[in-house]
Amino acid sequence: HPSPLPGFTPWPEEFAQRYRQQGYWTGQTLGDMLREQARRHPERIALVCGQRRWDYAEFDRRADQLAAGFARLGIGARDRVVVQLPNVAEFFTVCFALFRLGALPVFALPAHRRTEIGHFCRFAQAKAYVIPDRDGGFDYRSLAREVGPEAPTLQHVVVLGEAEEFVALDSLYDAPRELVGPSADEVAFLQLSGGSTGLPKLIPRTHDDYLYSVRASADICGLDQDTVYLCALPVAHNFPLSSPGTLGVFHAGGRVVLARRPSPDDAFPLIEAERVTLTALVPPLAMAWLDAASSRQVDLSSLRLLQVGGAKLGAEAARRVQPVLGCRLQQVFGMAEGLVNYTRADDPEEIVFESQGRPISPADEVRVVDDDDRDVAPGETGHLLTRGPYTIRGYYLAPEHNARAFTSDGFYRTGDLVRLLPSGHLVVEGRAKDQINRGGDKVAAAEVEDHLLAHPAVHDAAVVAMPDAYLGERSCAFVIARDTPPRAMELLRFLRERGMAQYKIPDRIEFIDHFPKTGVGKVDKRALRERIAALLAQQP
Ligand code: J2J
Repeated sequence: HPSPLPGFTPWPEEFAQRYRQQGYWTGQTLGDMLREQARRHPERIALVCGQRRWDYAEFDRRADQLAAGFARLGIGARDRVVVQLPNVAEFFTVCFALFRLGALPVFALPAHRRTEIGHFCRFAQAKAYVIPDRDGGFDYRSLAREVGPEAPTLQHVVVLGEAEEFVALDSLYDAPRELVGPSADEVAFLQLSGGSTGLPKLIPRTHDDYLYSVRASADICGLDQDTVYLCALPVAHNFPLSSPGTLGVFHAGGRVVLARRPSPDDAFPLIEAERVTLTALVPPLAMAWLDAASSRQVDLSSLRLLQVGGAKLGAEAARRVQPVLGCRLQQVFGMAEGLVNYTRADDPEEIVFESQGRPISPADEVRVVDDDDRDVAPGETGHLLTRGPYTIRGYYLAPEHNARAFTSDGFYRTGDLVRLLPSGHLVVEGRAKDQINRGGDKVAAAEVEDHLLAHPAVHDAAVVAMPDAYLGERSCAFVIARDTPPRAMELLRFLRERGMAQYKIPDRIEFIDHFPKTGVGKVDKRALRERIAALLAQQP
């Protein structure tokens, strides 16, 4: 393909050249990376999923077989495929099959429902949608039946398990075919943005840029062939996928153990049985693990490093990790758009407890600015802007949003408020974007507000974060009713019936007569946050 994917913003040529010259972009594709590992050590175990153990040769062969099967369905270069799978081995064979075809997985989360999946299918003009039959008590085939008629480009629903009227994934293991793969500067997949606007944005990541972040992350975290990584967070999330995550482990020739659920009950037995050395958690899970580990008999002695990220980890919890779990802590502050920060093995303890790490790469450019994009004084808090060899230059097919989300010279506006330490480490102090970080699950306020506004009895709605001891933040919807306020239960049922992920449903609804306004007449969300925080402090 001589021209880039429509809707993808490539790096300017001078940057691309520099990133290649300096060895960040190597020209290897994700598909080639797995092939290389399979040639080097075909017999090593790559994946453990329940009773199944796949070595690198089997993993590689299954990816080739599925690539042939998808090709038979007519899926080829640049086609988009929404992939919504739980933590199962097939997530990886499906993804690598698509990578090798040059087709683009669109990573959905298991929690997504009709409105999100419908949006991804329509917006990305997906040709296929890959699901499990059932998981977590939910039937994904019924979701596919709802979404299908609303997604005109969708030709195939592929099901892991009982396919009913759809295509069984198991029927797609064809004899491998000779394929012309994509080139490494092409978009490999579309990752999800946490979002702060009405509809979730899609993030185009190339083989070159993503593999660089994966390789460098594996290096920083000291991965090697003896690494046994427990994937407890949802597989498709950027953190367990790439920081260094499962892809980092495959790159290093190590072993990935999949946990279906991240609870101590599911994860601890796997850590003991598989001698897990590394895992990644969001702060609420880390706290649940700390509590569980201190109250039960369990051998976690194989664990060497616990990564925590996705939301801010309190310094108190940070200090408990080593004494309770017997392993080192690493804080990770990353984003699906690119930039990832890690505390390092040789950082002083205080830096590991109190900061969210420093960037992966010497080529990461970081600026901390005021509301007018002027650099703040060193050490002051401001907006984090960044650009670099693995940070996108634009969301997929979103020119208007991109004009706001990026500076004219290509820096991504992260929406995070940070402070830079003299050592180069960042401390996350807050957030300017209109988002609720619900223990790592990102909720775009505007998205929930739009759903609330669709209710006939709702005149206006404003969703804000409220403090929560367990999740860090939960969501509170302030609602102005038209005349007689509907019952809160009725609004929540309305939202659920619209088919949105459960974690986006407001944790609390407060009826209000009018919104406090800022000087320029916008809804004063800070005042609303303070109001609900004060209320909670009174009646905990
Ligand atoms: C405070 N806020 C944090 C942290 C992310 C690695 C790790 C995490 C993500 C991720 C990721 C935070 N302290 N330690 O993609 O590769 C908030 C920030 C950030 C947003 C990005 C990775 N770690 N955050 O969480 O795309 O607000 O990626 O901008 O889901 O999470 O969210 P997401």
